[in-house]
Amino acid sequence: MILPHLYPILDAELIAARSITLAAVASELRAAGVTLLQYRDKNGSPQEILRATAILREAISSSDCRLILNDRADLVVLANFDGVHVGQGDLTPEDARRVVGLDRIVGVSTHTDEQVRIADQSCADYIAIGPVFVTGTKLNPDPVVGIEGVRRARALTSKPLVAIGGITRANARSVIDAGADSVAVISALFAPTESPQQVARDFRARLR
Ligand code: TZP
Ligand code: MG
Repeated sequence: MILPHLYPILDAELIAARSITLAAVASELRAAGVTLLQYRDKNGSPQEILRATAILREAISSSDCRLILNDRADLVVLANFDGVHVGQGDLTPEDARRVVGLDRIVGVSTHTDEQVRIADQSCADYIAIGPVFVTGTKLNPDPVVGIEGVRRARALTSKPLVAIGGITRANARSVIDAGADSVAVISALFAPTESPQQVARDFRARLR
């Protein structure tokens, strides 16, 4: 698979705390040309998650943006999503693949060189490495890997590589230059005086 430079992640709690709806953010990102989007809800019930995924499916419909669900391989088919992203404490990529099938995307998070090596040997379609920088978004994040961690991950795998954690418009270029194919961003999508659409356009322009 070919990863776009920008991989926004819509975090349920972050959006609930803002005066913007999930549908509006998704529509804005779509208008900004985003082609890969993840939904992440660490606390929602299955029914809540499926309500949100239906909203996203509707907001993204008839665009070429692929939708990835965090953690919940069990809900991907019901949600009519395009793939799942699993972490080290979730299903393995192989088990996630058994659930979502060969035609869907499976991504896996890694936080150390050893995890990258193992992910490289797995059936995952892409590997995420991070946190690259300090992040306030993830509860109990692993130690930061830095730009050097991205460089090492790049050397350890030829799979598509996503960098995540503390990535902003100011540092995104350096992360891509270190060998990441894509930057995944959560909090940086929201800026005080700009819309998510403006932010996503700016990210994309800087990474071209
Ligand atoms: N995995 C590693 S860091 C992180 C996740 C889910 C959080 C990234 O959020 P932000 O706001 O882009 O730093
Ligand atoms: Mg997870």
